Amino acid sequence: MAQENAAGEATRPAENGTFDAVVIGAGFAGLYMLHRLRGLGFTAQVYEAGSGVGGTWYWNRYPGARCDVESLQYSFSFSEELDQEWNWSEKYSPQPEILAYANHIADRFDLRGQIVFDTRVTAATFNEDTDTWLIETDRGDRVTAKFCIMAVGCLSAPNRPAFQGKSDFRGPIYHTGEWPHEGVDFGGLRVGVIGTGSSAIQSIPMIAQQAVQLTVFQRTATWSVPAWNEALSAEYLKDAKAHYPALRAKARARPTGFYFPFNIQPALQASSEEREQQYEAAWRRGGLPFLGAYGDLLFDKSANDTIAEFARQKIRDIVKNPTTAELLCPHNVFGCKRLCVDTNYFETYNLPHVKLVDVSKTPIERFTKDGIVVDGTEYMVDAIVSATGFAAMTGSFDKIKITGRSGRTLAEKWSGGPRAYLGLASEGFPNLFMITGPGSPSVLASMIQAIEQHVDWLADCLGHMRDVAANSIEPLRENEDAWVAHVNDVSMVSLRSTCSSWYVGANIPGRPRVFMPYIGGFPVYVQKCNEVMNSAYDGFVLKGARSNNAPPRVRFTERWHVPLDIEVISPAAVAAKRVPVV
Ligand code: N01
Repeated sequence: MAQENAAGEATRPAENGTFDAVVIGAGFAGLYMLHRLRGLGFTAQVYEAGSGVGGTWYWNRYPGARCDVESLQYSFSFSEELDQEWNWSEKYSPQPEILAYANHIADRFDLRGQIVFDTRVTAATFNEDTDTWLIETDRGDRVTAKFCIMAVGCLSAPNRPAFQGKSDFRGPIYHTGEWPHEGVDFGGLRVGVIGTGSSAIQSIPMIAQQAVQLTVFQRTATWSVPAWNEALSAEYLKDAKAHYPALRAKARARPTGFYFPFNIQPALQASSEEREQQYEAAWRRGGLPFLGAYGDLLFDKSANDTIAEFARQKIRDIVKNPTTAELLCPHNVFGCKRLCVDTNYFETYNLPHVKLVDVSKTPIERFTKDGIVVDGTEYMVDAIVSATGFAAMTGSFDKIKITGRSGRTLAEKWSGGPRAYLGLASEGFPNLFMITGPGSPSVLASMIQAIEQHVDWLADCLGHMRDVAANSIEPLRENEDAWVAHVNDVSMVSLRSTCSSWYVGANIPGRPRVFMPYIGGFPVYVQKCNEVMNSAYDGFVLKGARSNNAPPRVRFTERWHVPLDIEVISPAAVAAKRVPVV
């Protein structure tokens, strides 16, 4: 029967199909998962809340949005033909180009036919009698699948702080993570931007070009390094493509899953002059690789203090008004929160119509019909941009009522923080998988590499289950507990565990403080996944299998047998688990 949406428009009929797998989300993870499932002959359906593919890059259309991992590495590596045929135009791709790439993937691999758009999954419920999942959507679909695969993204659930008086404000309020597709013209307007994370530092210089007045409300000053973005010439691309497989291999062997020059020397072993030169050279390279200037910057606070002071001096050099410059200087650990990569962020504060308001000690009091009140002063604005981030890592799971064995929900199980074995699956939720879930490298590696490795591992796992006629797979509690403890232990070695970032859920009041991504390094993690697979899924229980001890036939995981690049990490650091990550 045809359904109606809220506007009373006729929509597609609800479905009651049965599939081998349902995938939730059509970002890069969902697209690649679908490609692998199809290749193995599984029936699959993808549900996507948006009207198109691309996930993060579909929703985050704010001005200036671009990736902070270089284009040549922020892309799929599974197809050499794809690598050769796609041409990136800039060192750091802008959002429209990454979205075009996602659309190219969907078309080139003929994926659209199995993606249902404009449909949000609302519930997934495990049936213990049939070992299947019932998946329900906001369009009335009720479909059944043996496997439910969460490709919901790590930074996809916008954080909208409950500012008082929000509904009083007369103008529009935009969130960077759900930007209007038609774009926004800020010409002639007074604009207020709340937040100074990655989304803000990218959009502020662009908004400043249009707005007649821009007021930035800063709660925590941000560390940011210039991108030095540039167009990629035809010669550069030709040369890079001639060596693409080697670049991919080097990238996989890095803790971050992407390649950049890295100096393993400890910062304090260098003289202050040497350090200055080294930081200057790294600043000239720019971007996230700035953190590769020395090997111990994220482990040793004294070493970190040296790079922090260098970066503060850069801010003071750029920003002409000394009071504004001091306000823009962070005093927390350098790179503790996700390092930002900008184009003209600090320079923007030299413009006469751009104002910085400190809300660190006196938070935003309320919105009024005409503006934002801080410490008794009303700042008049016509439009507000909320660059306030996301309920990271688990926010997208929270939006779906996921009910596993014995009627227990994932939200109940994760109320004290997420618990998942390898960030892939959670005890009590058989046949439910996560791509780049909490406890996997995910956001601390290049996302697309992390996605590919997970999908390949999952594809091999599902292929194996079919080979041995297993009904279900589920992690054992003790293995999951041990992994969660290991993720936590490793995080303690890094200075990253010390600040109130979204990595630990601390950007949103009331969330449990748990370091969510795996910080032990991408190759170390890959090795663990491979060991689990090669030992016939150690730590998982396979139910109903004809033979559950046989090592699986490796179809796709082979290419992830990567050694840790010891060139960038001293054996002593590995032994001490001091594996640096960006
Ligand atoms: O979000 P954020 P984001 N009152 O959480 C502030 C990826 N990404 O969307 O730090 C006032 O980093 C908050 O203040 P504080 C990337 O991984 C990548 O910018 O909590 N302010 C902070 O300044 C990134 O890390 C790219 O004190 C409030 C800001 O809002 C992640 O996404 C581009 C507030 C939120 O910063 C998230 O980035 C964009 C309040 N009540 C994003 N609540 C690239 O690839 C929050 N804030 C380049």
